[in-house]
Amino acid sequence: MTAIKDSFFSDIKSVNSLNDLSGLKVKYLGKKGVLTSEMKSLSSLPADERPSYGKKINDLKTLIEAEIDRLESGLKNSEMKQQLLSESLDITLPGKYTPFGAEHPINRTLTEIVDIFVKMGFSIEEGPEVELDYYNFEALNFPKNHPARDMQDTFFVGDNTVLRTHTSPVQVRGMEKRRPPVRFIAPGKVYRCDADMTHTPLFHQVEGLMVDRHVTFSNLKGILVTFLHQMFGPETPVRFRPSFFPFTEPSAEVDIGCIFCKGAGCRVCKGSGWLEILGAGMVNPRVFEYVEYDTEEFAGFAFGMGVERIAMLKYSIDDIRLFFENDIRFLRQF
Ligand code: 2NL
Repeated sequence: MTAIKDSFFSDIKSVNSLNDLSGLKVKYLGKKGVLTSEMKSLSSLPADERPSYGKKINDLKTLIEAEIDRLESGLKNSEMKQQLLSESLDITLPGKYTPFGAEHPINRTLTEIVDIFVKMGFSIEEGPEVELDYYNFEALNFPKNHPARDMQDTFFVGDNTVLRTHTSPVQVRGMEKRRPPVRFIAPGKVYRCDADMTHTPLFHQVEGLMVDRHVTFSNLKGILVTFLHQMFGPETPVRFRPSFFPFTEPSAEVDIGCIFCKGAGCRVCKGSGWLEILGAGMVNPRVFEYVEYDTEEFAGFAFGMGVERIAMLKYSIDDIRLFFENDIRFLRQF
């Protein structure tokens, strides 16, 4: 019995962790442990020696249990301290600065344009940026030899596919999908092989279209003047000049009074007092024939504008490339 006690007290000297301790627990108190087999050996003793030997085993068991409990709480304490120490945070360190992001001025201008037309009852139509020649040119009445079809302006993807050069093909697809009355806008990215102060190979357009019985040029004028007054202020002068597009007849170029010199003439309006802002017109009946709308029954107007041009005027930016350089010092100003 003393030998067991001595060996236990010698064993506990090398206990350094809760894991070691649990091994010790098994060795002395476990089902096949030292004390358990001692208890089993009681039956081989003479009957009169059993009670006193049994008591000795029990006393040693109580002692060992108490010693293990004491060691256990000590080890738990120091292991907890160790863990807290290793996980400690210095809450006095300065935080990491994450600057707020902001909407890009082009997207903001696009949303502003779209919102004005949505309030006037136009819905939003989207379509592919890689487009068939048929939708980008053919169905819009571009003659086979029209200069816009040239390599110069158009990115060709394949024999019959191009990167759309305007969002008009979205309007054609929109008309194919339904019957008049239709009233929607087509905002999105367009591509032209061109690059200078006022042109980038990728830019954004918003086009609009309305087709119904009795749609007139006056309706077009009303919609566009309302739009321009919301976009540039209710006092902004608006004028329509005759123009030409293959997909509209008659066609017009729409100007606003120069917002910089108020019409007096300046560098931006090149002394004219006017800024060109939109193209528009009555949908050419040839376009209606492609989408099988009855040209006797229906008429429509359409218009298109460049988002970058409007953003450049609104924010007084003279080089379009600034929008695409992602220089944070430029973008931060909006
Ligand atoms: C401009 C001029 C314009 C249209 C776009 C259009 C679309 C269909 C039929 C007829 Cl499906 N017209 N779109 C009409 C007139 C002008 O855009 O200067 N855009 C930047």
